[in-house]
Amino acid sequence: MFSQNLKNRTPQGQFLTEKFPVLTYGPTPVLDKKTWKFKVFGLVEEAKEFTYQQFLEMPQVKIRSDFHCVTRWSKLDNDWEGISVLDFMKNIKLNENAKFVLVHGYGNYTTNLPVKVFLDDDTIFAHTHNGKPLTTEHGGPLRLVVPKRYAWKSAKWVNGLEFLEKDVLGFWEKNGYNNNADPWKEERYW
Ligand SMILES: Nc1nc2c(c(=O)[nH]1)N[C@H]1C(S)=C(S)[C@@H](COP(=O)(O)O)O[C@H]1N2
Ligand SMILES: [Mo]
Repeated sequence: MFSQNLKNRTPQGQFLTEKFPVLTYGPTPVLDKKTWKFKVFGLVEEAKEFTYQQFLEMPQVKIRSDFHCVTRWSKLDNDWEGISVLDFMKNIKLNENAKFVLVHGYGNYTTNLPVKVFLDDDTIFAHTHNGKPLTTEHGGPLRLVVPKRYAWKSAKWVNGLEFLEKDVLGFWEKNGYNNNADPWKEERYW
Protein backbone atom coordinates (compact mmCIF):
# COMPACT_ATOMS: atom_id res chain seq x y z
CA MET A 1 0.00 0.00 0.00
CA PHE A 2 1.10 3.55 -0.64
CA SER A 3 1.68 5.71 2.39
CA GLN A 4 -0.81 8.46 3.13
CA ASN A 5 1.81 10.95 1.99
CA LEU A 6 2.04 9.42 -1.48
CA LYS A 7 -1.75 9.28 -1.68
CA ASN A 8 -1.92 13.00 -0.97
CA ARG A 9 0.38 13.59 -3.88
CA THR A 10 -1.63 11.50 -6.33
CA PRO A 11 -4.50 13.38 -7.98
CA GLN A 12 -7.93 11.78 -8.17
CA GLY A 13 -8.18 9.12 -10.89
CA GLN A 14 -4.39 8.61 -11.22
CA PHE A 15 -2.29 5.56 -10.31
CA LEU A 16 1.40 5.65 -9.42
CA THR A 17 4.07 4.04 -11.52
CA GLU A 18 7.78 3.75 -10.89
CA LYS A 19 8.37 3.20 -14.57
CA PHE A 20 8.65 6.05 -17.02
CA PRO A 21 6.22 5.25 -19.85
CA VAL A 22 6.73 6.92 -23.22
CA LEU A 23 3.71 8.76 -24.59
CA THR A 24 4.23 10.20 -28.08
CA TYR A 25 1.80 10.96 -30.84
CA GLY A 26 3.41 10.26 -34.20
CA PRO A 27 7.05 9.67 -35.04
CA THR A 28 9.96 10.37 -32.69
CA PRO A 29 12.25 13.05 -34.11
CA VAL A 30 15.95 12.25 -33.90
CA LEU A 31 17.83 15.52 -33.51
CA ASP A 32 21.41 16.66 -33.76
CA LYS A 33 22.46 19.02 -30.93
CA LYS A 34 24.82 20.77 -33.34
CA THR A 35 22.05 21.91 -35.69
CA TRP A 36 19.27 22.12 -33.07
CA LYS A 37 17.59 25.53 -32.98
CA PHE A 38 15.11 27.19 -30.68
CA LYS A 39 13.16 30.25 -31.83
CA VAL A 40 11.30 32.82 -29.79
CA PHE A 41 8.87 34.92 -31.79
CA GLY A 42 5.52 36.67 -31.78
CA LEU A 43 4.84 39.39 -29.22
CA VAL A 44 8.43 39.96 -28.12
CA GLU A 45 10.55 43.07 -28.39
CA GLU A 46 13.02 41.16 -30.54
CA ALA A 47 12.64 37.69 -32.09
CA LYS A 48 15.62 35.50 -31.13
CA GLU A 49 17.15 32.15 -31.98
CA PHE A 50 19.16 29.99 -29.57
CA THR A 51 21.50 27.05 -30.13
CA TYR A 52 21.69 24.06 -27.80
CA GLN A 53 25.13 25.25 -26.70
CA GLN A 54 23.61 28.59 -25.64
CA PHE A 55 21.12 26.75 -23.42
CA LEU A 56 24.02 24.90 -21.78
CA GLU A 57 25.71 28.23 -21.06
CA MET A 58 22.66 29.52 -19.14
CA PRO A 59 22.32 28.87 -15.38
CA GLN A 60 21.60 25.19 -14.72
CA VAL A 61 19.12 24.15 -12.02
CA LYS A 62 17.61 20.96 -10.63
CA ILE A 63 13.88 20.85 -9.94
CA ARG A 64 12.10 17.84 -8.38
CA SER A 65 8.48 17.43 -9.42
CA ASP A 66 5.63 15.00 -10.07
CA PHE A 67 4.39 14.11 -13.55
CA HIS A 68 0.74 13.30 -14.25
CA CYS A 69 -0.38 11.90 -17.61
CA VAL A 70 -4.04 12.22 -18.55
CA THR A 71 -4.02 8.50 -19.48
CA ARG A 72 -3.89 8.08 -15.65
CA TRP A 73 -0.32 7.26 -14.74
CA SER A 74 1.64 9.52 -12.42
CA LYS A 75 5.36 9.39 -11.73
CA LEU A 76 6.47 11.15 -8.55
CA ASP A 77 9.82 12.71 -7.62
CA ASN A 78 11.38 13.32 -11.01
CA ASP A 79 14.67 15.17 -10.79
CA TRP A 80 14.74 17.39 -13.84
CA GLU A 81 17.90 19.30 -14.67
CA GLY A 82 18.16 22.11 -17.15
CA ILE A 83 17.31 25.77 -17.51
CA SER A 84 14.40 27.16 -15.52
CA VAL A 85 11.85 29.01 -17.63
CA LEU A 86 12.32 32.06 -15.42
CA ASP A 87 16.07 32.09 -16.10
CA PHE A 88 15.58 31.51 -19.81
CA MET A 89 13.07 34.34 -20.03
CA LYS A 90 15.70 36.80 -18.78
CA ASN A 91 16.84 36.70 -22.43
CA ILE A 92 13.43 37.82 -23.68
CA LYS A 93 11.52 41.05 -23.36
CA LEU A 94 7.81 40.35 -23.72
CA ASN A 95 5.44 42.92 -25.16
CA GLU A 96 2.77 44.02 -22.73
CA ASN A 97 0.03 42.27 -24.69
CA ALA A 98 1.75 38.86 -24.63
CA LYS A 99 -0.71 36.85 -22.54
CA PHE A 100 -0.37 33.34 -23.99
CA VAL A 101 2.43 31.15 -25.27
CA LEU A 102 2.20 28.44 -27.92
CA VAL A 103 5.07 26.03 -27.29
CA HIS A 104 6.38 24.38 -30.46
CA GLY A 105 8.20 21.09 -30.82
CA TYR A 106 10.03 19.33 -33.64
CA GLY A 107 7.50 17.22 -35.51
CA ASN A 108 4.95 20.05 -35.31
CA TYR A 109 3.70 19.27 -31.81
CA THR A 110 2.23 22.31 -30.09
CA THR A 111 0.76 23.03 -26.68
CA ASN A 112 -0.55 26.31 -25.27
CA LEU A 113 -0.31 27.95 -21.86
CA PRO A 114 -1.16 31.29 -20.30
CA VAL A 115 2.09 33.24 -19.84
CA LYS A 116 1.36 33.32 -16.09
CA VAL A 117 1.36 29.51 -15.90
CA PHE A 118 4.44 29.25 -18.13
CA LEU A 119 6.36 31.68 -15.90
CA ASP A 120 5.93 29.59 -12.73
CA ASP A 121 9.03 28.89 -10.67
CA ASP A 122 8.88 25.11 -11.25
CA THR A 123 8.71 25.08 -15.06
CA ILE A 124 11.95 23.97 -16.70
CA PHE A 125 13.57 23.20 -20.03
CA ALA A 126 15.07 19.85 -19.10
CA HIS A 127 17.96 17.95 -20.67
CA THR A 128 18.50 15.51 -17.79
CA HIS A 129 16.09 13.23 -15.91
CA ASN A 130 17.05 11.46 -12.67
CA GLY A 131 20.72 12.07 -13.34
CA LYS A 132 20.76 10.74 -16.91
CA PRO A 133 20.64 12.62 -20.21
CA LEU A 134 17.06 12.77 -21.45
CA THR A 135 16.59 9.98 -23.98
CA THR A 136 15.25 10.72 -27.44
CA GLU A 137 11.91 9.02 -26.61
CA HIS A 138 11.45 11.31 -23.62
CA GLY A 139 12.12 14.48 -25.58
CA GLY A 140 15.89 14.82 -25.76
CA PRO A 141 17.84 16.89 -26.24
CA LEU A 142 15.44 19.35 -24.57
CA ARG A 143 11.86 19.26 -23.35
CA LEU A 144 9.60 21.51 -21.38
CA VAL A 145 8.26 20.33 -18.00
CA VAL A 146 5.16 22.00 -16.53
CA PRO A 147 4.56 20.13 -13.26
CA LYS A 148 1.25 21.78 -12.36
CA ARG A 149 -0.49 20.68 -15.57
CA TYR A 150 -1.20 17.28 -17.17
CA ALA A 151 1.89 16.07 -18.95
CA TRP A 152 0.77 16.79 -22.51
CA LYS A 153 1.62 20.43 -21.70
CA SER A 154 5.23 19.25 -21.15
CA ALA A 155 6.29 19.42 -24.79
CA LYS A 156 9.11 17.14 -25.88
CA TRP A 157 11.75 18.15 -28.49
CA VAL A 158 10.94 21.82 -28.01
CA ASN A 159 12.05 24.19 -30.74
CA GLY A 160 10.21 27.42 -30.10
CA LEU A 161 7.95 29.74 -28.19
CA GLU A 162 5.33 31.91 -29.86
CA PHE A 163 3.93 34.68 -27.69
CA LEU A 164 0.37 35.73 -28.41
CA GLU A 165 -2.31 38.12 -27.25
CA LYS A 166 -5.14 35.60 -27.71
CA ASP A 167 -5.07 31.94 -26.78
CA VAL A 168 -4.39 29.49 -29.64
CA LEU A 169 -5.08 25.81 -28.95
CA GLY A 170 -2.23 23.32 -29.23
CA PHE A 171 -2.38 19.84 -30.73
CA TRP A 172 -4.15 17.95 -27.92
CA GLU A 173 -6.14 20.98 -26.86
CA LYS A 174 -7.67 20.96 -30.36
CA ASN A 175 -8.23 17.22 -30.19
CA GLY A 176 -10.28 16.80 -27.05
CA TYR A 177 -8.03 17.62 -24.11
CA ASN A 178 -8.96 20.35 -21.64
CA ASN A 179 -7.32 23.70 -22.22
CA ASN A 180 -6.48 24.38 -18.56
CA ALA A 181 -5.39 20.80 -17.70
CA ASP A 182 -5.02 21.02 -13.91
CA PRO A 183 -4.68 17.42 -12.64
CA TRP A 184 -5.89 18.44 -9.15
CA LYS A 185 -9.19 19.53 -10.68
CA GLU A 186 -9.27 16.54 -13.05
CA GLU A 187 -9.49 18.84 -16.06
CA ARG A 188 -8.92 16.03 -18.54
CA TYR A 189 -11.14 16.54 -21.56
CA TRP A 190 -13.43 19.13 -23.12
N1 LIG B 1 6.49 16.80 -28.88
C1 LIG B 1 5.66 16.05 -28.12
N2 LIG B 1 5.61 16.31 -26.81
C2 LIG B 1 4.80 15.58 -26.01
C3 LIG B 1 4.01 14.54 -26.54
C4 LIG B 1 4.09 14.29 -27.94
O1 LIG B 1 3.40 13.40 -28.49
N3 LIG B 1 4.94 15.05 -28.69
N4 LIG B 1 3.18 13.81 -25.71
C5 LIG B 1 2.77 14.45 -24.46
C6 LIG B 1 2.13 13.54 -23.53
S1 LIG B 1 0.53 13.13 -23.84
C7 LIG B 1 2.74 13.12 -22.39
S2 LIG B 1 1.93 12.17 -21.24
C8 LIG B 1 4.16 13.41 -22.14
C9 LIG B 1 4.87 12.09 -21.99
O2 LIG B 1 6.23 12.27 -21.76
P1 LIG B 1 7.14 10.99 -21.77
O3 LIG B 1 6.95 10.28 -23.07
O4 LIG B 1 8.52 11.48 -21.54
O5 LIG B 1 6.65 10.12 -20.61
O6 LIG B 1 4.77 14.14 -23.18
C10 LIG B 1 3.96 15.12 -23.77
N5 LIG B 1 4.77 15.86 -24.70
MO1 LIG C 1 -0.23 12.13 -21.76
